[in-house]
Amino acid sequence: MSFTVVNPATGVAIREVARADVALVDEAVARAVIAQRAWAGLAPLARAEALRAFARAIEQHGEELARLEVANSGHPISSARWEAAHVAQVLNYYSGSPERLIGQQIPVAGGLDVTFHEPYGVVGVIVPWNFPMTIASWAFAPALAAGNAVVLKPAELTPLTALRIGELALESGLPEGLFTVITGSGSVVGQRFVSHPDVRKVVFTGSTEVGVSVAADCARLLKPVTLELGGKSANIVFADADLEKAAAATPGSVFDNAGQDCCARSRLLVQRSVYDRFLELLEPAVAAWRVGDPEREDTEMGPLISAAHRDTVASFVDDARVAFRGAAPTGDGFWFAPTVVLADPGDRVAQQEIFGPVLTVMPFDDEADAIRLANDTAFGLAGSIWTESLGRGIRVSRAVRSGVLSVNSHSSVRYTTPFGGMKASGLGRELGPDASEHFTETKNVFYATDAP
Ligand code: TXE
Repeated sequence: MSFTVVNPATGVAIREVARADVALVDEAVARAVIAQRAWAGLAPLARAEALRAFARAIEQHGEELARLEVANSGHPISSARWEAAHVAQVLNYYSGSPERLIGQQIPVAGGLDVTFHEPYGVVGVIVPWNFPMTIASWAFAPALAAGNAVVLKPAELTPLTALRIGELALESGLPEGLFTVITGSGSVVGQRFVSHPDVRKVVFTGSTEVGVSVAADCARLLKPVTLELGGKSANIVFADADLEKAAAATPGSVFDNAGQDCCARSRLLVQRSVYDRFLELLEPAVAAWRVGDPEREDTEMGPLISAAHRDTVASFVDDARVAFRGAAPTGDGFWFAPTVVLADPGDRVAQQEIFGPVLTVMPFDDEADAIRLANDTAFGLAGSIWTESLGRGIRVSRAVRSGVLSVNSHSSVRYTTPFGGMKASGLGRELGPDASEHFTETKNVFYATDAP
């Protein structure tokens, strides 16, 4: 059994990929259990060096991985190169962890008390199609660094870079069975990660709906789970902001990766006194956003991932008030032009994650109104605040219920800083200095020192 991988920029089939069954997952987990014991028993420096060798292999094959992502996901080549480099950087960053997973020594009477960060064992990682390489690395790098084995399931639509990364892991010298990429459907392979007793932790990135059901199934087995789910993040522009700079940055905040980004600032909230002026500035910036052949160096946005997803995105725009649109190629491929719509807070376009290049604009009156509107969503992943007032930047960033905020920029992801959502956007955090610890359980040991 297999499934067909399609190039979203052309609609042409590019590869058949195996569809694993439960027996195949079970074999991989059995191998992972054995590999993990040996891996956790290695000297910390040996694990660190193995991860650095893995990072070097990714670096050496960066262009190949980037080209694969262009073909499989339609990401512009400049973005795909960044993504491949990011995977190597994440591995290098967490290669420091094996030697730094430092426990505590706690003062107690009658002995010595110390804590250890013990790896879970085998970690199951379920990856979506929007950022296939990077999202995978946010889990597999710290999980391996903490002494775990990893089984990883890429999304059905975008398995190619993950498969190659799995091969590079072996070629770079990681032990057989320690890191296995298994292609297949979510309901079979992903679900088996959840139900398999030897998979001791699950990391899931995807839709809120599936994430909730994965968490519920994990709960029955008392299996810890990290969830990175959807978003409907606000980009709040106050009247005192540098409006030219904010308008120029807005297309990238929502149309990057064709809006298929959980951090996309898909709701633009603009203070009423500068609302018309801001839209005047935004329109040429949207018109100038370059949508086209992802293989071109200057392309800023490629196609959507599939025909079905394009239909879903289009269904949001059909009954919306379109303010203006950018341009997109016609013909083969799953193209969708960047679109700016005007909305009221309760509208479907203002509440649901569209996951496409659609920006919903709403006015607000004052700071309190901006905070109320920003929080008027089930989600809480990211957001931006544009203001020249330091006090307002601090007040609003503390009041918005989101996990990742930026003031006067749209930054969300740096591997050195924590990433993750509040409310329906997720549970737990990835990246940052503590991520490896999230793949361990704390063990406390008391050594009695009483003389015999
Ligand atoms: O996600 P799914 P889909 C949102 C976005 C998008 C929508 C649907 O709005 O339009 O979700 O995308 C695996 N047990 N996001 O259908 O189904 C599946 O194989 C275990 C936002 O692709 O959640 C894939 O590997 N695993 C998000 C992964 O889960 C299961 C990124 C995600 O698939 C499973 C992606 C099951 N029962 C979509 N069912 C973001 N926030 O970045 C599926 N999977």
